[in-house]
Amino acid sequence: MIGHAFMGAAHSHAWRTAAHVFDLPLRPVMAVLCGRSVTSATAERLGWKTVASDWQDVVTRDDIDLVDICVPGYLHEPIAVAALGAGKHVLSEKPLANTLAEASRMAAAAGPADATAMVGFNYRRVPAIVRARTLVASGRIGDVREVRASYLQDWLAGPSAPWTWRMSADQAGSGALGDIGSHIIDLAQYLTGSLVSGVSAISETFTKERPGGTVSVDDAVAFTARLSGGALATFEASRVATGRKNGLSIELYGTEGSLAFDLERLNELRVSGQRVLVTEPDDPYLDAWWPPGHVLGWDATFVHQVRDLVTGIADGTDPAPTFADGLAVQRVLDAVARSASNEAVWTATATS
Ligand code: SOE
Repeated sequence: MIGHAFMGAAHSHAWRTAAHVFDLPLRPVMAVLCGRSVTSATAERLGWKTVASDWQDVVTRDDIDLVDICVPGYLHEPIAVAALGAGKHVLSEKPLANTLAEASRMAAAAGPADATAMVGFNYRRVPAIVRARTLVASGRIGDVREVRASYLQDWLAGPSAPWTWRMSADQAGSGALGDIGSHIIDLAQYLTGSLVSGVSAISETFTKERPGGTVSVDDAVAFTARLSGGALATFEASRVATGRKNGLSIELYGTEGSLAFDLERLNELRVSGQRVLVTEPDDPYLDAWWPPGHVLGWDATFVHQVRDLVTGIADGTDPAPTFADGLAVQRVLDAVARSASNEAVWTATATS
């Protein structure tokens, strides 16, 4: 695994746990934790056997079969392309890349490779989300007419929150848009089985200077969209939504019914207004966990991600979301950024 911050810790937990919960066809061995300043103590705490400081050395090593990329976005492409070129399986954190060109090159490298490549849109692994996808695909809510999606956090609401790489366009590509907007774009496309075909966006950087650096990405973005299946959609992503910690919500309205999901109640799905607890043994992933009603948490999504990735490697298949799915999200991120920067299409209201 390259990287060892927040996502590195979440992925490490999943690599440690998956084989204890699921009957995996292959047993992951957590061989090397790689980072410029990683210590043996960190590696030991997270469950890794050894440490390395140079990703170029790690991705070609004979004793490495899979590379898990948990570093800032600008490093996704070089690491993934090198690892796939060396025949390694790859799991890359989201969004797939910082730019459409980088994401295209990653998808092109993954396409012909024998290795498996997956992008870490972990919310596809919430049992209630998988159940929602099954309900939409079976026609339970009819034709989807409207999608409402929002992802709201507040860790940048105050101007004193320190600058990090996530506030740098060079390192992160974009702000709330790529970091958390990418999740709801992926979910909307996954749940409806259609693609975003066009957008109209606005975005803002409310705090331009922070302790430690200049902010070159958006704090918040909102956009309307059309989906290829005919639905209208609205999306909001914010890291300055005061009081909201990790509020991801997505609602689908169809001709026959509706579905609503809220990450803060991740074991539940609202089906045409009725609350359904998604913790039965026949619900996705649940047979391996606890008895009905013994709810799961955010960390389980990463455990499920490892389970599906390892199963895909054993089967020789690319489990979704593939790099092609990551590229499909990147096309939307690119369109939103272009739309938000294009004041020409902005319609001002009359002043009198
Ligand atoms: C930070 O905004 C973050 O950790 C995202 O990067 C994750 O993808 C999201 O799941 C939680 O918030």
